[in-house]
Amino acid sequence: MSYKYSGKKILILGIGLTGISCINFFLKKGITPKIIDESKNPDCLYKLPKNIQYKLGILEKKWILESDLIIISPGISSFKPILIEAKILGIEIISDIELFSREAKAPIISITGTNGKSTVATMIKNIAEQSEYKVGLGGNIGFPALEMLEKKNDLYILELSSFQLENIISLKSKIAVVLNIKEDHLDRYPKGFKQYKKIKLSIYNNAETCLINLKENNFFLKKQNKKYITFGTNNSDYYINNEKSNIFLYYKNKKVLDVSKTSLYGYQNYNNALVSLAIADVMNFPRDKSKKILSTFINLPHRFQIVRRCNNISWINDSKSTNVNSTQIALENINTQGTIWLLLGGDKKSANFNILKNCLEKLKIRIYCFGKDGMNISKICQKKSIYVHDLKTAMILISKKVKSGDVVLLSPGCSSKDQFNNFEERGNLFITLSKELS
Ligand code: UMA
Repeated sequence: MSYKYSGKKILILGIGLTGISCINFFLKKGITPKIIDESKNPDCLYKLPKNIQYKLGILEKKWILESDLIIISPGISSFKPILIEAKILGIEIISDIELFSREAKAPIISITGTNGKSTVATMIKNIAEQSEYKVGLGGNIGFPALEMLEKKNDLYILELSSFQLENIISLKSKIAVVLNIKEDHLDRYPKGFKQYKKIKLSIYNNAETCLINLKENNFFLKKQNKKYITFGTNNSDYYINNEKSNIFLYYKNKKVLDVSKTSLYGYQNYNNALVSLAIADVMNFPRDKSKKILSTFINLPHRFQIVRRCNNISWINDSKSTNVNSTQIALENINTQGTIWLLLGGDKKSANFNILKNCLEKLKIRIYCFGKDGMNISKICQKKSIYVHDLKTAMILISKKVKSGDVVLLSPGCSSKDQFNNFEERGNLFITLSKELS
């Protein structure tokens, strides 16, 4: 089906990476949209081509209500009253991913989940490229989906956040997967976790093959009658089995890969490798290529990345931990007799940090809480926690106390936006300071 945009009044919301990619998409079609941003000084304003009408500071009601089509950036909530009003009036509101889905001419693999999305998306990209596919990788990973259309590809891989999934209608994925669903972004969803979960699961709508985590979302199977493949439990198609000191990835009772002999680190990454193997098999990529890539895969930057080892002290940068569940996973992955010095804090996005209480009480750990919600988070395990204003102050204090055998872990469990531009900036500060202070 080909979509016609000419003659329509098109409005884009958000002058960020997404908004700019939407502007360029329409300009190539000879259509000039308008754009709005609620900030008075949006970061990407300088990228806005000339002759585009824009408004800054507020969501201009007149522009919104006179539009035929609105493309909303993922950072902007679709639950704002003016946007609900626009929808009721019949104005079409979609995401950049919807625009992308309408144009893409190659198969799409769609990946969502609270944690692990970027790692799985990158593993698949590497396997596909080893198998001589031309691959586009975009979405939440930091590269706007529409920009992938600029090159001819044999395959698209989309990393999708719940924000991006909110306004999609025609995405027809060859394979779709929800890796896991844990509490996150509760400040965004008026109806809480249930709503977040429902939006995540919508990735399966129209998918040709659904890859399902039996441990987490088996209720889905009861409702739908589709082609599906399972992972996550010992009776799944794909599963992980510990045998003495070895850990194997299995497909239907057959060992495929001994992950304990690879450069993969931590159970979470074994699971990411398992899902990638399943996707690669559905795509018919040669097994030897999958095994080669998975065996040599090194963690992505800011994801449980050991950035320094000095005097038998390990400094681990897990700045991509932007929700409490990922902090829990990081703590489960640490095996040390020494003390863990945990850096925790930022904007917790209304999450309930009490789920960490038991784990923190059992561990030999000191917790340095910082940022907007640091004070509040420090109350969860008061005896072992202190509150400081920022990450740098915390690291200076920690550096004076760490001993051989200890681990310093930045796994903040929060969004970085209260004190940094993004999680990369937070992780880079940790890397710099860990080198200066150790
Ligand atoms: N803005 C408003 N009103 C609002 C919120 C934002 O006007 O209520 C404006 C801001 O002033 C800003 C613009 O919107 O100028 C930014 O839009 P955006 O937040 O959607 O950011 P983009 O630069 O377009 O980046 C987005 C994703 N950002 C978010 O989902 C918040 C990027 O994911 C993604 O990589 C990029 O599109 C390309 O697809 C980042 C992210 O933080 C990594 N994702 C969240 C996460 O991983 O937890 C979901």
